[in-house]
Amino acid sequence: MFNGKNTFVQAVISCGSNLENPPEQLRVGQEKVAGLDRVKLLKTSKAYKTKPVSLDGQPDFMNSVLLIETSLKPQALLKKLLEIETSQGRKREVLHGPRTLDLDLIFYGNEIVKSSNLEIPHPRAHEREFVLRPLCDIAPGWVHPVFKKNAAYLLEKLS
Ligand code: PH2
Ligand code: MG
Ligand code: MG
Repeated sequence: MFNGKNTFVQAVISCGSNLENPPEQLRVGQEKVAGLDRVKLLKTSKAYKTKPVSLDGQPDFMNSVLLIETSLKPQALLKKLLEIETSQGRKREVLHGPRTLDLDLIFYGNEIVKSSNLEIPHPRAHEREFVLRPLCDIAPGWVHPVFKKNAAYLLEKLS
């Protein structure tokens, strides 16, 4: 459950929605993350309207990023995020398809995690403007633990 040391680790969560009032989905999602035990919400980015990536023919998205501090371990935090998605009516039908709320754990301190249900850093975070731009609002100096480059550098390299 919690990381046993009662130490807090900073983590980055990407929020995305393109169904059922996306701005409201992001607002409620953020509120629910902030309300979790052992989680402190530190910063919230602006919400950006973005074109769908990886799968066309679906509504535009709203995307934002949260910076939190948590004493939950990555798997425990992931479980809480999936519960929030489900509570917002998330259905898993089409890969990369439309969704009410997606809460992706992008970074967890500088830890690298590779398991069947969770990969940290998120394997596509460094190539997604809809993650990097909002991240640069709140933590431009966040260093990607694999590429050893910060968010501002990774965003600039995209364009
Ligand atoms: N999420 C995806 C696939 N494509 N495109 C945008 N613009 N925003 C997203 O959050 C998003 C996406 C899979 O999680
Ligand atoms: Mg996602
Ligand atoms: Mg997801």
